[in-house]
Amino acid sequence: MSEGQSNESAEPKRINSLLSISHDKDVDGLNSAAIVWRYAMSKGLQFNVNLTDYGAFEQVFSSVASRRETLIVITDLGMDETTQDVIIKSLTRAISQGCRVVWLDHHQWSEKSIKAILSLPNNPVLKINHDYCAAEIAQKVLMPRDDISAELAMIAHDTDFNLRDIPAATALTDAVSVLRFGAIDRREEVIDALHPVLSKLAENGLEGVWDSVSQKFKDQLLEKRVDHYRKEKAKKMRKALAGHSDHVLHNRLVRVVEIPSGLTSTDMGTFASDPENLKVDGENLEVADLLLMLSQGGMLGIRRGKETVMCNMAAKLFNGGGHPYAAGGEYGLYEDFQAVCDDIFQTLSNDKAWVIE
Ligand SMILES: [Mn+2]
Repeated sequence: MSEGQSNESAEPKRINSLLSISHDKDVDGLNSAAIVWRYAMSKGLQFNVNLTDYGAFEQVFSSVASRRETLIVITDLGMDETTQDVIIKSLTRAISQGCRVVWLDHHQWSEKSIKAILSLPNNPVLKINHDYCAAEIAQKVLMPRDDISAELAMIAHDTDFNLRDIPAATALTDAVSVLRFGAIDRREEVIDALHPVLSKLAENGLEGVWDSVSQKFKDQLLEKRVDHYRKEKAKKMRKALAGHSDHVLHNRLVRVVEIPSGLTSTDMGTFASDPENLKVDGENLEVADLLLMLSQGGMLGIRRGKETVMCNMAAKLFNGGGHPYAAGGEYGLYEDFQAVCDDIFQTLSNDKAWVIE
């Protein structure tokens, strides 16, 4: 973790409100915001929250510039050199109006970006730690003695590290997707769609939204939507899997599939690694050693079914990177899926660095 001191101090004004900015895409971002909300409640600070995603920073951070005497807590979002100017400009303005900045994250930051935050006036706090998810960092830094925050952090960890040990955590992941995609489809604000769930999580933790006896959401409409979403998702993934292209390279089974719209490579990767799901057209497919998942935008999600390959080394061949067990790269826009597969197989056959001997 890194922390910085400023060289300049604004005149001491009382902080009376807290603005939380977090990632709208997943449970980690949502639970981080819920923990920050609990912190605001514990300190009697008036609370506002905005959830956002990469690409929409300009809009979110321009609203920050109008804040006064506010503690601005940013979670589960990384700053890089493309977003830095917009962010620093808004935060500098806010700080000149008596605000303070606390930034808690677990993504990869450049030295330059870290420096830019730590050079802000009024004692900015920046904690970056790759060993935890953002909600865990928020809990440790802001609410170390709060049981509900600890539970929220544990749930986020289960989803962010893709452990899937906690059914409620998986259900919450699907609920975030349902609400988020629903809002995007209807051109509504994602924050408005997520706000009811977020406020209940902040108020009562998981118990606010989840019935642990029936293992269902308390909100029956949400439960119905999640159930429907899961069924549709499974249907789509089965269909995508049926269109797979397999090839044995360097003695490893390599499989390429397309990711259906509205699904993530994590969804698809988890689905395709379960032998139960691999009964395709009356045939039992083997779990692939290396699975490459092509999204409509030409991005490649890469997972492995066995510890015989390294996803990150395969990703390197497609301008990407990641971990041995999960990685991502980029193929580029395409029209002919089969031609892409042949091209991917060719690239992987020319290089053996991804194979564990
Ligand atoms: Mn995260």
